[in-house]
Amino acid sequence: MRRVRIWMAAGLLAASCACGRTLPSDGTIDVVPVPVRVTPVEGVFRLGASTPVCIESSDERMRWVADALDEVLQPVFGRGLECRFPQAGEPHAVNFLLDASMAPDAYRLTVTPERVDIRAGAPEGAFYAVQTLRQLLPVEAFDGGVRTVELPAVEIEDRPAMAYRGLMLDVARHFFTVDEVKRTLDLLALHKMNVFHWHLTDDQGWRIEIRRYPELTRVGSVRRRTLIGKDPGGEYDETCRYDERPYGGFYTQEEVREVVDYAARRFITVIPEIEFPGHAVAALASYPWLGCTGERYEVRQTWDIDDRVFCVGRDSTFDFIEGVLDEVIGLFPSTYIHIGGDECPTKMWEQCPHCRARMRAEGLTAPRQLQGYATKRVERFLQAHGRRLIGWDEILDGGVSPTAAVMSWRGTEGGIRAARQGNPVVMAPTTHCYLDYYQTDDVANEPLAWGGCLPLSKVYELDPYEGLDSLAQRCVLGVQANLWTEYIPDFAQAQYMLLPRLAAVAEVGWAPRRRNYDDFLRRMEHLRLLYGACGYRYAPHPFVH
Ligand code: TNX
Repeated sequence: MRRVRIWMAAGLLAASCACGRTLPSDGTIDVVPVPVRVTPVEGVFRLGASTPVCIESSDERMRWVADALDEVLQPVFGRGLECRFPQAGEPHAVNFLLDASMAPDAYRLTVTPERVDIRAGAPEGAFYAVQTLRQLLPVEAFDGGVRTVELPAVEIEDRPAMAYRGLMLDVARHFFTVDEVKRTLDLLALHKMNVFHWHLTDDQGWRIEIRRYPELTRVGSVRRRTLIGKDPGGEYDETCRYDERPYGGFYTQEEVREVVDYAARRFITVIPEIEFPGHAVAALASYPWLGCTGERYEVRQTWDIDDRVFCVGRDSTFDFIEGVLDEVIGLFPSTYIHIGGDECPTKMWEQCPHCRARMRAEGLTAPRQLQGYATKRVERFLQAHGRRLIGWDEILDGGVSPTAAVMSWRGTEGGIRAARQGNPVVMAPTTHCYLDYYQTDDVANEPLAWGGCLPLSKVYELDPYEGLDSLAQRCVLGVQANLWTEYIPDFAQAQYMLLPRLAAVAEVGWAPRRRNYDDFLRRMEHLRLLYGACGYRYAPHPFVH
């Protein structure tokens, strides 16, 4: 095997460095999520604009790690790293080395006055080391104009405890541009999170181009108007006000590929969600034959649960969803494909002759069992294409196969039930992970939110293993924060809702058994300064004493 040596010199040429500052380290080592072991050592390493970076590896993805370091140091030194290859090493350098005896996502970062060594099991571990390095820099470094910056000498051993550390972003209720999605992925990278669950379809908008079904985006991506203020929950009357402005947006397949690629370079898997069989109004508005009555609906303009769902009596509905998923599979390399499955009323099915015939033919005794039938049929399709199904915990109600993964949102009960029967589980309960809920009880002084009160401290309390014995605990893949966007109209507010609570979810996933809230809050003081330095908006509440 050919060993590739990638050599880079960091930053500016010596001449232009002369005007820069030297930033001292304040000696603090505050990393979020909390590393496994931190051993401070006497001294500092002076990282300069011309410090060489040596990556010795045959793995092409180390190029992505180099790019990540480049991105971190760009604002500090005013330009990225210069690549020189191949070239021999120097002592005063940042050295990357892959070590197959380590877990792929593990790293050891050793900073001494002489050198910085990063040893990792695979490129993702090295990427996490870069994110840690970013948090070791004094935050003023990101103001720029720096010639050298001191890193505190330290040895950090680290690896995540849970394999799945995710965020779901709902782009159906409100749309976020490709650039905003990329900024969200940057946030995940900063928190060493590795799954982006992209909620692409819902009653209020279909957001992904499907070539076989062009009406989904031509019709389904635009709603005529949007309810203003809080949804009264089905009681729509003349007191409800609407903005009377069309609202829409969707991602072309080319843009989807761009996002998937951007995520991959940050070691983030993108899991797409196509809602089935509920939350379907935008699809039914595009193709009325997908519903039980064949009526033409408008894309939904309010936020409550809707009775109008896919007809699961007709085979044409399954041809449709398989056609959609066929294109989705081609765009997303993720093992799991999310098919939604939440909040699907059976009212339409009960009155539909096709659905009733399906019940008879399948020997089903209750309309609810139709959802189990539909889920299993879609799962067979995914399996035939080498993928696995993941769905909201309602998929349990109809009985699921042992390979389907369950995303537990109505508390952790669904997750516990699923894990006990051996299904893979992601914990994302409303009680701890719903970042669309208020973050203080001072609701009058907050922008309108879904409801509830979920302060940072409560998010941090989530125990993803609660109620499970050691065997069942192994079924818990990890945790996920959910950002539903009914009341989150733009990216500034999305950041405000995410930060700093996303950090708590990240730490739960990284270190579920090694947590201390006071210590976390202390470390967050540094991370919140970093949020500011990176231009992110965050909620100040937890930091006001
Ligand atoms: C429930 S969580 C939903 C969403 C809403 C959310 C608001 C889930 C699977 N379904 O459709 O946006 O509550 O918090």
